[in-house]
Amino acid sequence: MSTVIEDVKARKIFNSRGEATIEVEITTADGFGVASAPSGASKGKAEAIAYPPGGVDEAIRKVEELIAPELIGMNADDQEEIDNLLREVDGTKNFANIGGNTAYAVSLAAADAAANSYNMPLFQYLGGYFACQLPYPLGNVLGGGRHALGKAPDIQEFLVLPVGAPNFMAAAEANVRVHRKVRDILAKVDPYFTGGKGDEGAWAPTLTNEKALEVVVRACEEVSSEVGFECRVGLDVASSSLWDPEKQRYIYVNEGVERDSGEQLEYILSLISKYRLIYVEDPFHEEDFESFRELTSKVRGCLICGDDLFVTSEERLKVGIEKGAGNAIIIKVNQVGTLTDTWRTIRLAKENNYVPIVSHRSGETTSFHIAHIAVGLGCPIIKTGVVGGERIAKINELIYIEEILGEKAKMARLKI
Ligand code: 2PG
Ligand code: MG
Repeated sequence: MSTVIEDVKARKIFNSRGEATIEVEITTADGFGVASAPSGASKGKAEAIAYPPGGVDEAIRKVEELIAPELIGMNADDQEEIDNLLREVDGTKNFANIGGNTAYAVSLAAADAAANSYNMPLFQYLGGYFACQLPYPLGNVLGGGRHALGKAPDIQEFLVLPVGAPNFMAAAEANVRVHRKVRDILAKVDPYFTGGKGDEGAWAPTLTNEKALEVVVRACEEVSSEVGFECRVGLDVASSSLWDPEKQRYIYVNEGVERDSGEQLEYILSLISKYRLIYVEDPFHEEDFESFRELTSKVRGCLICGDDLFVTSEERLKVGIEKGAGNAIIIKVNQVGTLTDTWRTIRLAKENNYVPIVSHRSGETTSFHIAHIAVGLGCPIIKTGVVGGERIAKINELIYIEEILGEKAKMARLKI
């Protein structure tokens, strides 16, 4: 079984928002791999730059002219060497020259090709024989912010986490039920509701944040009693999108409210206790490690997760660990570019009791690699939406993984 790379191709395809993105194909002597990059709408400032100045076309040219000739002849299972090569060819810290999305597609296509050359599913290639824990799906059922238009809530995502699910199939089914129930309740409480959805398939009603929270909590409670296990509610506030650095305030446009940092902290604390939230992502803007620390020290039984705060960077996570900011981290491979960097950040998170949560982006392709990354690299939660072909692609892949693991399959251990 040889993983020697014989051919590399790059092409332009489209993501779920209809934006151009890059897909890379790698052929080895004994296998084949393919990966395509997602893209964000609410991006962190410290993320890798998605594309070089000339966009996807320039990225493709760079793969063909600079990266492919170097890759050919290398082994696809030399992941670290391939990722180092990507860093060398780029020469910047944030992939400004070749693009973080280009690095993502090459890095993952190499892993995919290596797994295929060994005739193994990707998660097993990444994690070994004992990688058999399924993640809990954290699903977006209602949303607004940068993922919707009009008078949708200012908070970006209202999420469900089926914490009591006995297996992945039951968890996925519970999320679908909550999503459907939210629609039924919205049809009654929002006179303007058209069934419209945001970028991730979450309903986008004309409601205030708290009204929306009430709907999702009610739907979760009803579904919990129907399925016989607990489903809890979480939020991605995506606060960097609300933060006005000049005014030093969070601007809730649709609600007509402004909050300074102290008021934001009080507001988040009140939502956590009133709605028994189990998960809050980016409650403060991306530079406010201090408020993250304060909130983390004040709550129990709730994950305080950094997305724009950490941008999957080992360096930024180190700062968070030193300060005690947060207890969970969003893992988006294209924020940092390569699989090796991602693995390092996940390892650091686990060593320091931060829950690593593998995540989709709002603009996704039908590529299902993050399902394998969650199982292979042992992440107990995957945030990947509930409906929509590009979201369901990941969910269905996990259903398949659960099936092929058979008796060995187990839900991950959630320490919250
Ligand atoms: C987020 C993501 C995904 P985006 O903020 O967590 O839900 O959104 O991809 O737009 O950054
Ligand atoms: Mg986020």
